[in-house]
Order: sequence, then C-alpha cells, then structure tokens
Amino acid sequence: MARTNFFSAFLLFFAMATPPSTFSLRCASPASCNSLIDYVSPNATTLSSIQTLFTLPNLSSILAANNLPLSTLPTYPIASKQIIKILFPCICTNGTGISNGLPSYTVIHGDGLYHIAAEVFSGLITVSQIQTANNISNPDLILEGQKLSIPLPCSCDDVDGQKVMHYGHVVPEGSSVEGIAQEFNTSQDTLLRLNNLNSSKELMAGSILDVPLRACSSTIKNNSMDYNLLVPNDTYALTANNCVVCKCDAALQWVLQCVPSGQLKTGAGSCPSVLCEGPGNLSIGNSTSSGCNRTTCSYAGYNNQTILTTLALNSTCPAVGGGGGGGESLAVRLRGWRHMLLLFLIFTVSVAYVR
Ligand SMILES: *[C@@H]1O[C@H](CO)[C@@H](O)[C@H](O)[C@H]1NC(C)=O
Ligand SMILES: *[C@@H]1O[C@H](CO)[C@@H](O)[C@H](O)[C@H]1NC(C)=O
Ligand SMILES: *[C@@H]1O[C@H](CO)[C@@H](O)[C@H](O)[C@H]1NC(C)=O
Ligand SMILES: *[C@@H]1O[C@H](CO)[C@@H](O)[C@H](O)[C@H]1NC(C)=O
Ligand SMILES: *[C@@H]1O[C@H](CO)[C@@H](O)[C@H](O)[C@H]1NC(C)=O
Ligand SMILES: *[C@@H]1O[C@H](CO)[C@@H](O)[C@H](O)[C@H]1NC(C)=O
Ligand SMILES: *[C@@H]1O[C@H](CO)[C@@H](O)[C@H](O)[C@H]1NC(C)=O
Ligand SMILES: *[C@@H]1O[C@H](CO)[C@@H](O)[C@H](O)[C@H]1NC(C)=O
Ligand SMILES: *[C@@H]1O[C@H](CO)[C@@H](O)[C@H](O)[C@H]1NC(C)=O
Ligand SMILES: *[C@@H]1O[C@H](CO)[C@@H](O)[C@H](O)[C@H]1NC(C)=O
Ligand SMILES: *[C@@H]1O[C@H](CO)[C@@H](O)[C@H](O)[C@H]1NC(C)=O
Ligand SMILES: CC(=O)N[C@H]1CO[C@H](CO)[C@@H](O)[C@@H]1O
Repeated sequence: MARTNFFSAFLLFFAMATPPSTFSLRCASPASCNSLIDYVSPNATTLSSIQTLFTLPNLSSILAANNLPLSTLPTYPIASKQIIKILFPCICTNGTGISNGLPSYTVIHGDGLYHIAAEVFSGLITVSQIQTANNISNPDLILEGQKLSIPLPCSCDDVDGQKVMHYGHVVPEGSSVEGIAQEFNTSQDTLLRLNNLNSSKELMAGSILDVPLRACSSTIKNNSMDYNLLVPNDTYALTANNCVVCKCDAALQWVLQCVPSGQLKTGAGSCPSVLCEGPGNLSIGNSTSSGCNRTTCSYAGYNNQTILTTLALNSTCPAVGGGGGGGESLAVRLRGWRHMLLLFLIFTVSVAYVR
C-alpha cells in the first residue's frame, strides 16, 4: 500500500515536472496558413526580444495579434509570466502541423535541450520534437553556435466546415473546457474532439489546447491575393502591402472592418487608390446615409496593381412609401455615429504610427 502510494506520488511528481511529452496538433490536409500560439516568457522581457526569439520578420505581426497599437515601441516591456500571442506561418505535412521555417534558435554557452524546450520556449515544444526536427540523436550533444529549428505546433484544418485560425492556448489555472469554449465562441464538443480529450476533467493548467478561433467575415473577393485572410476577434491584420488595416471585433456582428492604413506611412504615392467607384468619392471604410439608405465602401482585396473595393447599399426603407419613421432614422444615424467613432479611432492609431 505504502509502496503503491509512493509510486503514484512519484508518477504524479514526474507528470507535473515534465511538460506534455507528445504535444502536436492534428492537421489532416496538406496546407499552409497562419496560426497563433501563447508564449509565456519566464523572465521580464521586451517585444523586440520576443520578436528575435521567434525570428519573426517584423514587429507588426506581434502587435496585430495582441491588438496593440501600431505605434507601440519595440522596447515595450513584457512582465514575466505575461502571455503574448505569437502569429506564425504554419505548414501541414504527414498529418501534423508545424511552424514553417521559424523560429530558428542559436545555441549559447551552457544551453541544454531541456532548458531550450521547457524554459526558453516555455514548454511549447519538447526535447524529442527538437531532436527530430534537427536530426539530433544524442540530446546531450549540442554545440555553442549551432542553429536549431524549433517546430511550433499548429494546424490549418477547417473545423465544422468553417475556416478558422488555430490557437495554441496555454490553459490557465482553474479553467474548464466549458469556460474556454465560451470565451472563444466555440463549443465544448469541438474542443474535446480537436484535442482528443474524453471529458473536461482532463484539462491540465499549463498544457496547450487547440482552440479554433472564428474569424470575421469579409467582402474580400476570391481572386484577391489575400482572399483567405483570417482575422479573429480582438486582433487586426495589415494587408494589401500594408496599405489597409482590417480589424475584427465580435461586437460588430463579426464583420471585418477595414480602413486605409494611412498612405503617408510608406511614402506618398506608394499605396494605390482606396476609393470606391461611384458617387461620393467614398474611401474604404466610409459610408454615407441618405434617408433610409446607407452606402458603404468596403475593402474587397488586392492584386498586383490595385486595391479592390465594393460599394454596398443597405436600405432600411419601408417596403411601401417614402421617408422612414422618425425612430428608425435615428437608429440608423446612431449606428452611423458608432461606425464613424471606430473609424476615427483606427485613423488616430494610423496617424500615430506615421509619426
Ligand atoms: C510581417 O511578417 C509576417 C509573418 O510573420 C509576414 O506574413 C508579412 O508579410 C510581414 N510583413 C512585412 C511588411 O514584412
Ligand atoms: C512523412 O512520412 C513518411 C512515412 O512515414 C516519411 O517517409 C516522410 O519522410 C515524411 N515526410 C515528412 C516531411 O516528414
Ligand atoms: C531567467 O532568469 C534566470 C535568472 O536570471 C536565468 O537563470 C534563466 O536562464 C532565465 N531564463 C531565460 C529563458 O532566459
Ligand atoms: C541524421 O544523422 C545521421 C547520423 O547521425 C545521418 O546518417 C543521417 O543521414 C542524418 N539524416 C538527415 C536527414 O540529415
Ligand atoms: C472578443 O474580444 C473581446 C475583447 O477581448 C472579448 O471581451 C469578447 O468576449 C470576445 N468575444 C468573443 C465572442 O470571442
Ligand atoms: C458565437 O457567438 C454568437 C454571437 O456572436 C452566438 O450566437 C453563437 O451561439 C456562439 N457560438 C458558440 C458555439 O458559442
Ligand atoms: C477515451 O475513452 C476511450 C474509451 O472510453 C479510451 O479508449 C481512450 O483511451 C480514452 N482517451 C483518453 C485520452 O483518455
Ligand atoms: C469566385 O467568386 C465568383 C463570384 O464572385 C464565383 O462565380 C466563382 O465561382 C468563385 N470562384 C471560386 C474558385 O471559388
Ligand atoms: C434608396 O435607394 C433606392 C434604390 O437605390 C432608391 O430607389 C431610393 O430613392 C433611395 N431612397 C433615398 C431616400 O435615398
Ligand atoms: C502579377 O504580376 C506577375 C509578374 O509581375 C504576373 O506574372 C501575374 O500574371 C500578375 N497577376 C495579375 C493578376 O495581374
Ligand atoms: C443593414 O443594416 C441593418 C441595420 O443596421 C443590419 O442589421 C443589417 O445586417 C445590414 N445588412 C447588411 C446586408 O449589411
Ligand atoms: C466623407 C468621409 O467620411 N470621408 C472620410 C473617409 O475616411 C477617411 C479616413 O479613412 C477620412 O479621412 C475621410 O474624412
């Protein structure tokens, strides 16, 4: 009896001290996409150190994934244990998804594979995954200056027939599958199925849960170069060669809100026109109301030379007869005002970035 208890205690200790030894995400169909993962820095750091650690080509992808203003400085401090979302390219082969070509980690004096996996990359990968990715047979034999490719887990699979962005969410202390499903607008069944879990009891703090994030719908055409742009709630994305910024806010009916990022940013003339054809010279994100008609100019994608736009008429006019009732017009005006406020906020952010 005592021996059994000792043995279970040992097993429990071992289980707690060791990060999950086979963490990988299922990715059935060969594809490439962008994916998100939580990074919990063990020590106080800065955004630029995190960018360097993950070898990300630019800071703006971290800012966009964490909904930080584009004007945020690289020296922006990150507290120890603070969670930062990393947006990275994902590729699926052989049924699993791994990060495509990055991060690349250069071994420094005194490093061991366990330290790199469990501490530097906060348990997002395991020692054996680094070994496999880098063809290392003896884990005790790594050399100072050696470059290691770090295969972060990810997926590109559709979920329930929907395009989603997969998010490797580090499970917070005391959370349940139900709570996480609610927080990210997905269902418990989906989470259990994707993560091969039998019941919500199995959720362990610090483990990584594949959470499929619903993305905002958009008017981007299927012949656009960014036609599969996925922007989940509370994040934004720069697109059309940085000429357009698109934000997703679940509170705005899950419709992607795109505006010009501010032509000044990349030098006058480098962004093509963002005006809709037709009356009013509306630019992307603008709308006008005339009575019960509301016309909006929306982003519809881009190709080699141009930014595509589309004009949409949304009429709340009564089916029969002319001018709408007073209450209805007021509602339309109030909605217009909220929209303008949002545009103004995004515009302010863009201007701040220019400076
Ligand atoms: C920023 O990095 C992302 C990948 O993280 C890439 O898709 C994007 O094109 C880059 N943007 C610029 C302006 O380099
Ligand atoms: C995929 O799996 C097959 C057989 O299991 C193997 O030969 C091949 O090298 C694997 N491909 C990759 C990219 O890992
Ligand atoms: C965090 O700080 C401690 C103490 O300074 C250090 O030993 C450890 O290597 C640091 N961890 C990382 C990942 O830099
Ligand atoms: C892996 O390393 C072994 C020797 O350690 C070598 O024979 C083999 O060719 C390597 N495989 C790859 C894919 O580099
Ligand atoms: C969207 O993000 C906001 C801000 O983080 C959050 O309050 C809200 O619950 C999220 N909604 C959904 C459905 O994910
Ligand atoms: C997602 O949110 C919408 C409202 O934004 C709600 O109607 C729907 O039931 C939610 N779906 C799930 C699976 O929670
Ligand atoms: C889930 O339950 C099935 C049958 O009850 C069992 O075979 C399987 O091992 C369980 N999976 C996990 C991850 O516990
Ligand atoms: C692209 O969209 C058009 C309608 O806008 C549709 O007719 C066409 O079939 C679509 N093409 C593909 C490849 O989905
Ligand atoms: C609203 O749009 C319809 C269709 O374009 C048009 O017939 C009608 O005159 C418009 N009403 C107002 C008040 O602009
Ligand atoms: C874009 O440019 C490339 C070469 O510059 C050309 O091959 C391609 O056909 C162009 N695509 C469109 C849609 O114009
Ligand atoms: C038209 O506007 C109404 C009220 O603002 C909104 O509920 C509806 O979703 C809009 N329809 C379209 C197609 O945008
Ligand atoms: C007519 C109108 O509202 N124009 C606005 C369109 O949006 C840009 C910013 O994206 C504003 O600067 C314009 O004033």
